[in-house]
Amino acid sequence: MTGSMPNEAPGHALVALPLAQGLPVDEVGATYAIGDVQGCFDDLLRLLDRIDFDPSVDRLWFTGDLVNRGPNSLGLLRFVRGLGHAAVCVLGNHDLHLLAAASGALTFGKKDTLASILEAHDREELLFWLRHQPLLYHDERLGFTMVHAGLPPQWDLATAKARAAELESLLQNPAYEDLFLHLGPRKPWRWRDDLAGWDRLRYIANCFTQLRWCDAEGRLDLDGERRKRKGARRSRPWFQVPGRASQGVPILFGHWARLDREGLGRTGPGKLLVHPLDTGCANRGRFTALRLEDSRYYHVRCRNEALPWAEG
Ligand SMILES: [Mn+2]
Repeated sequence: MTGSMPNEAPGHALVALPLAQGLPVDEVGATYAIGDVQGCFDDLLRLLDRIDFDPSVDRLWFTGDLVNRGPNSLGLLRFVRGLGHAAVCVLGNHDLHLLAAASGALTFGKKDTLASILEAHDREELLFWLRHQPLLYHDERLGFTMVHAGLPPQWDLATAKARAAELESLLQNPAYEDLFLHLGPRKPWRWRDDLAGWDRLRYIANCFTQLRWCDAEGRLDLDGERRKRKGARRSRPWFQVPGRASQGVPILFGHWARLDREGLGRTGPGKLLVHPLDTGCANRGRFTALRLEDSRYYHVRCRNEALPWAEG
């Protein structure tokens, strides 16, 4: 069944709807932000059919994690790359995982469904394209910013752009593979302006591609455990931290397919202007597109054969 429910937030009644942009969508095409696809290429094609996507005039924004868990990451990568300027994608943790595996820094686990990419005749072109995608994308005309995971509370938009550019410049450098020896869910947990070297880049990568929870002082809580431990600092979803410097910036993000169940709690975010788009495509959930010009949501029910443990 294809369930289409326009003008409905993806199950997060507490999240403010985006600003009504009121921009035209017919003559100049439209821009659709799409949540984590994770190799579910067939579901993406059905969603594109649902929105009547026209690559000659419309644009697609992807929240990252194009690959892994789903059944056809290779076909999906070829398709999105082939869209050229009609597609924008930010990098997610699974995308970095693929690049790390390709560099030899790690081996695949049993949940990974990425081997076909590394065996493909066009693997070098695909991986080159992937590592030239940004960690943050901002569009002045539409007024939206997109990241895969989140932003720590001490970064405003200008700071976040600068931090993303630091990591992007390394990923696009011929010596980029060294990076993958230094990434992972490890210290430093807290941002300082004088962080340097791999520690600085690891913190930046963890924010853009892994962050869900952090505390009021900006300590990353990548496993979301501190909120459960007695006496520990209370972590919150990154977008609910009081005083967050990026407040007021409309932010699109993915990475948190279980946000409905565990992210929002009882603290209503009010007009936070954050728009979670990972509605669990790789977890037999729904697949969501948000048309940015007029804030209209589109959904299809996922049918993919993704593995049952897929998440985030
Ligand atoms: Mn993710």
